[in-house]
Amino acid sequence: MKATVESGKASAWRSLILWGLLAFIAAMAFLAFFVIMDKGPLPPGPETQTTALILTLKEMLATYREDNGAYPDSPENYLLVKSMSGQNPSKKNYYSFSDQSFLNANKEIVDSWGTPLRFDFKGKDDVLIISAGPDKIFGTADDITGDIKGQ
Ligand SMILES: [Ca+2]
Repeated sequence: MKATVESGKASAWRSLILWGLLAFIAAMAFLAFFVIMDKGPLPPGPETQTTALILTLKEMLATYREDNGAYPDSPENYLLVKSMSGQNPSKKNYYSFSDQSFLNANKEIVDSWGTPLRFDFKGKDDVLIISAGPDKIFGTADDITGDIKGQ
């Protein structure tokens, strides 16, 4: 009678250990799945997207200047959008703003955090494009800028 009780306990322990091992293996497989999934290319982060936007705008403005002899009249964000979209001396559309994702309700170009970019025409040959960065405050260390030097 005592031996049967002992063997019943041992069997219960074996069963517990087996289920424990199975749970452990399942947990490891679950983690491995996410580690493997993580190896894929990451989508560009907000900083990368804003930097890419600024570089695109730099190229746009350089082309604009080549065609029209000068940068747009006003560095005001929404006026720049108008100038770049055909309201310029050569009537050319320098950028199709069909992707509205970086335009706010006022038709201003915004960075990845929704803050309108600032354009500073530092003289006729030099443009500074500034994003306020993640903290949405201009003039802090996380600002992202693109500088155009005249040729
Ligand atoms: Ca900032």
